[in-house]
Amino acid sequence: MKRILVLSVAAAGLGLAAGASASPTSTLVIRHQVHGCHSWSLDGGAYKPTQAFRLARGGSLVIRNNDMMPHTLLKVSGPAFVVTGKVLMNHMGASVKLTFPKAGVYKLTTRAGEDYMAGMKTVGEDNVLRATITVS
Ligand SMILES: [Cu+2]
Repeated sequence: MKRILVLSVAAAGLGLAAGASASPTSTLVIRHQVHGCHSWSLDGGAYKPTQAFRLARGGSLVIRNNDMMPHTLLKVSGPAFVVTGKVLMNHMGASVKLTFPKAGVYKLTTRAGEDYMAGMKTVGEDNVLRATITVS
């Protein structure tokens, strides 16, 4: 009985994975941290200030700002993309969605604003968040 249960859970997991790849949306989450003030994580991966990854053409990227300060998304270079929502993410949980209809290399960064609350202590220079996204 136990074995059957495990197999059915594994099958359900595979189904989820297949569904996710059919609509390619990745998520970058910005968090607050003591060292460097903030960093971001792609789809639950390691938090680091610089991220480089691939997206399928036509795919989307959601950026969610859980930092304790606003971030404005800026394009450094790359073809045009579609922005759904506001590039100024100015409260915890604020997000913006980008959709990439064209192949190319997109470089993004953010400009951080002032802390929502006074007295936040961090160590070291504030990180600059950078992402290089190769769409093909
Ligand atoms: Cu920060």
